[in-house]
Amino acid sequence: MEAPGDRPLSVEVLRGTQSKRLVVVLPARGASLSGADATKTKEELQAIEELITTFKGELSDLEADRKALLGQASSPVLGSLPGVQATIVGDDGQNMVLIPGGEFIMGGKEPIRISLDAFYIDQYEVTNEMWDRVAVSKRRPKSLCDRCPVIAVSWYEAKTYCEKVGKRLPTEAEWEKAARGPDGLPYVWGQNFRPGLANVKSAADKFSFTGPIESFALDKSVYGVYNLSGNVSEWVDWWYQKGYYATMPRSNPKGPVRGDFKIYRGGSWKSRQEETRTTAREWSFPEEQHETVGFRCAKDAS
Ligand SMILES: [Ca+2]
Repeated sequence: MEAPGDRPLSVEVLRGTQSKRLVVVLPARGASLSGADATKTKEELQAIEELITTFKGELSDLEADRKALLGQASSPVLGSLPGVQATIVGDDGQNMVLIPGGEFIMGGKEPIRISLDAFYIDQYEVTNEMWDRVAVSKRRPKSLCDRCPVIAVSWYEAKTYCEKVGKRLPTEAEWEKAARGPDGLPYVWGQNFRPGLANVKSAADKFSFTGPIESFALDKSVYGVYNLSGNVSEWVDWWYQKGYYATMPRSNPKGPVRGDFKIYRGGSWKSRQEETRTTAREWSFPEEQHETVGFRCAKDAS
């Protein structure tokens, strides 16, 4: 029974169509509880505390996703530097997105702040259709769809393609900034992996090989760059060198001057969840061609 001066405390949690309601009646201020009453109130308060802890975790995930979505909604604003267009059309007909200059967080285990000048990056991976038009070399394998990303091209062929259309390969730092945004997101869309948003090794995305570039509306970074999580991994202009991150320049790094392996970034249709993180890195000899690796190009903004 509620006595005069008692203070009811009610917590109601709604999730989907389910709701959970807990009511605790606190004693009037200054009043003391004893025996069974005290135990009951303590247990009820503990139950509320547990509920709050559970949902705090979920709220923090939701908050991160909300931030990412806000970023996506405002990407044209991010791109509106005075006198610089947010998007341009490249010489191969592909839209390029402006990534504004400034700092971002690079690296997984020991993240560092790196500053980059503004640059443009292709909105999508280079497709078979674009590859055929620019005619660097024959498409391999030929059977894949026109709007699917080109695969099995060496790092040298990718570099030649970009140069033929007046662009260049992105540096690893540029690629990572385009994927993570200014807040260092671990996945392009937020804090956690979500099946079905990108073309990776999962039944949820409905593709068992490469897919047309426009098929993954949610594999989109805060800047509006698509397929950085999946579809194909992408060559970048950066040699692999162990420990290089710890000593690299903090402003516009270009990567080690020499090495044996070139880096490629982002997951592919064959990647497991961990490999689709915005910080995951792979490398191979630059002359090698992989059925999981394609590329996109970049361009200076000034
Ligand atoms: Ca990709």
